[in-house]
Amino acid sequence: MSTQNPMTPAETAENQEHTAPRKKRALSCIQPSGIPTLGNYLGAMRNWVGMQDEFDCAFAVADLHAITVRQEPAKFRRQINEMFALLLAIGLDPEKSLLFVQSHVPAHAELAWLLACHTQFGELSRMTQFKDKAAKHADNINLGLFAYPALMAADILLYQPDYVPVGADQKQHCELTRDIAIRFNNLYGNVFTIPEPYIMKNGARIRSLQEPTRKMSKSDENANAYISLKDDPDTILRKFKRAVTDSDACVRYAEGKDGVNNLMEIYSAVTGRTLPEIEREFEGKGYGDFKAAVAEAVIEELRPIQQRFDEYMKDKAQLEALMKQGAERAYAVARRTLSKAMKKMGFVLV
Ligand code: ATP
Ligand code: LTN
Repeated sequence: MSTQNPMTPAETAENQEHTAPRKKRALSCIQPSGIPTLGNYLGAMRNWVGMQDEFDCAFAVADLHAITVRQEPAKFRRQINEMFALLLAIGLDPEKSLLFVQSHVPAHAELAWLLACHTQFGELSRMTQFKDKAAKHADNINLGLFAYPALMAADILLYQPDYVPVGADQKQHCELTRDIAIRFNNLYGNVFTIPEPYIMKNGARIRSLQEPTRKMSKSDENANAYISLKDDPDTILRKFKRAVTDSDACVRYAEGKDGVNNLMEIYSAVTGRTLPEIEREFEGKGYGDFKAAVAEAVIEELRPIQQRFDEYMKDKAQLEALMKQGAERAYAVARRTLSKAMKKMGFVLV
């Protein structure tokens, strides 16, 4: 992470009007396309919790992004509520951070259109997530799926964050966001802060338990490929026991041992132990013992989150009130940026 001051001159001036220098800002979102996996949690969500004191944070449920693949309405509604409850359950605090649902703030869809008109066909065609998802949903390669990065750029740029804490798979989208923001600022004057991706080393790319060359994904058709944050202890143990490894029968981190490497990375991310420490811990032991230890560590990590999640889901009125409060706060920030962008472009504001 760079230690340079990434503020634009305009922001520095704005900042000097206040006495204390402002905290750096961070924003991230997660799609309610299913229950998050251990990959989402270790790669992104867990890091958000720790960032809340150091940064001014905003986190959103990206429901508009989720409809780039077909969603069944009743299930989709439940998933949006569950994702919001999970954000609270992992320890995001609505008193410290801005928590909201993307579709509650219409400025996201509005700015996305303006940015789409500054994003090139060639740029979007190069996005690996688009290529992956187009291959997976060959019967529904819709305009929204293609334009997805323009909406993501809008999510980010509306809140002028310095950092975007995501897993490694989102680096390409973050870089495109920077390119779009720089292009826009060059054309119309400084409107957007240029954000940087903020990728933690530990857990940045957790892989599928069944096909360890691919990332663990909550939309995987094979439920054995991922650990869901709602999986009960027996399910977690069973999935780890079935995880693909190799015939080497030795717990060590090495090229070609994708399955074992992945389990070691998960164990390391959860326990804080280094890879050499893990190799020593399991010296002379087989994969059975190792898998059971990984499962046990994950079960204990998820237990308190699952308890809090159940409590939040029981209190729908509280969930709704928190969503409403988040939407109002987010709208106030987003509206300012959208108006500024439109004004600079020459739109007539009334
Ligand atoms: P889907 O599988 O439905 O496309 P996803 O899980 O890939 O979704 P999001 O829900 O949008 O994608 O991801 C939320 C966050 O989790 C992002 O910051 C992303 O980088 C991170 N993330 C997703 N998968 C992994 C993974 N396997 N390892 C580490 N981080 C991940
Ligand atoms: N594209 C992301 C989800 C996402 C996001 C964002 C992440 C939508 N808008 C803004 C960071 C900032 C994904 O698929 N993981």
